[in-house]
Amino acid sequence: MNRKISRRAVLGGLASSSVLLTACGRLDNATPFRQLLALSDRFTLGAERLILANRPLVRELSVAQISAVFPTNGTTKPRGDSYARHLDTGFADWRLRVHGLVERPLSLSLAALRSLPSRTQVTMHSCDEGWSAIGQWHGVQLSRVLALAGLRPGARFVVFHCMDQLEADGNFYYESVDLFDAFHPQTILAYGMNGQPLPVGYGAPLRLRVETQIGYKNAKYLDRIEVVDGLGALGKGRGGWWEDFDHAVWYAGQ
Ligand SMILES: Nc1nc2c(c(=O)[nH]1)N[C@H]1C(S)=C(S)[C@@H](COP(=O)(O)O)O[C@H]1N2
Ligand SMILES: [Mo]
Repeated sequence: MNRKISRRAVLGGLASSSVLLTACGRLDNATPFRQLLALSDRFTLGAERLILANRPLVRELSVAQISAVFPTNGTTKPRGDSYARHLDTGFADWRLRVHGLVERPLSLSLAALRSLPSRTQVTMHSCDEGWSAIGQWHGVQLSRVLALAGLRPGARFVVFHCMDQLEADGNFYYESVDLFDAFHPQTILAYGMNGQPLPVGYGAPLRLRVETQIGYKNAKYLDRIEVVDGLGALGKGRGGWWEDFDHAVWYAGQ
C-alpha cells in the first residue's frame, strides 16, 4: 500500500473518532466516557509519534501567504505591575530562566537569546476554538537552549511558565510538551513576528511556537522554562492551563 494513502487513512480515522468524542461537550472526570476519551488521546499520540518518527517538518508557507489579520486569543496583555514595568523598560531586565532537571540552570536576556543562531518560519496557527491564521516567526530553536542547559537523567517534559494570570480562574498560564516536541526543529522560542519584535498581543517578549501542536500549546509571555520528570505536581496535574481549566487534552497535536 502507498505510504501516503495509509497515513491519510489512519489520520482520517483518528480525526473522526476524536471529533465524535469531543463533540459531546463537558463531562466530569469519573465518567467512563471521559476515560475513553483519555484512552483515545493516548492512542492518537502513540499513532502520531509512530508516523512522525523520522521527524518531517510541518508545512512552511510563503511570505505572500501571511494573514493580513492574525487574531489574538487568551491574554492580550498580562495584568499587574511587573509586566507593566517590563513594558516601560523595553524588557531590559527580563530574563528567561531555565531550571529543573538541567545540568546548568540558565538566566537568558533577550539579547542573549537573539545572539544565538535563529530560525524564521511561516506557518499556520490553528486554535481549537475554530480559527487559523498564517504568521512568520523568528526565534531560537528550543533544542539549542535545552542543549545549553543540558538535560539531567529523568527529564521527560518541558514546562513553560507564563507571566499572565487568566481572568477565568486567576491562575498563571502554563503549558508543557514532551521531549519529542521540544526537540522538533520547528519548535522555537520566538522573539519576532512578521519581521518585527514580538508584539504585546502575541506574547512579548518571548513565546513558544510549537508547530506540531494546536493553539493553546503555544505559550505566550514566557517567564521560565522548567524541565521535569512528570506533570502531576503542576496545577491540577493535567499538563497545562487549558487542560486543567477546560479539560482540553494534553496531547493537542495537529
Ligand atoms: N500565556 C498565554 N499563552 C497563550 C494563551 C494565553 O491566554 N496566555 N492562549 C493560547 C491560545 S488558546 C492560543 S490560540 C494562542 C493564541 O496566540 P495569539 O494570541 O498570538 O494568536 O496562544 C496560546 N498561548
Ligand atoms: Mo486557542
